Amino acid sequence: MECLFCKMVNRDIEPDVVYEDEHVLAFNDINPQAPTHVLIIPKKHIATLNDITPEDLTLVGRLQHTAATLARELGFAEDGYRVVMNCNDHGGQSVYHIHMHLMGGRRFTWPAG
Ligand code: D5M
Repeated sequence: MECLFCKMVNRDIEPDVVYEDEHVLAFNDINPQAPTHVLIIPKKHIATLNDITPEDLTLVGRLQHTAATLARELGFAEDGYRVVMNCNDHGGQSVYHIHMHLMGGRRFTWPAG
């Protein structure tokens, strides 16, 4: 069974797209935890952060660069924002295709729960 986020990449399920290029897709989270909550994913299927290889380093950099670019475009780069990648059960990962949560539009607390 293909993964949920691969289905979005392939448009078997239509994501609410915020940004897309050859390598990266960004779409609004279905269960937002902030006024803006975007998920940024590689189009390549990588299950968890543990599965990133040296060949993926440029791709992971693209996710981070996309987050910063979107934060500027969405207007909360100066105020600040939160970027999160959850890994496996204890990290709270529920979809096993790596994704960066980009959340902005409110103040976040630390430590995370
Ligand atoms: O985050 C997985 C995230 O994926 C979670 O914030 C909900 C989001 N999600 C789940 N299904 C959808 C659909 N269909 N559209 C948009 N967003 C979705 P994790 O870090 O794995 O817990």
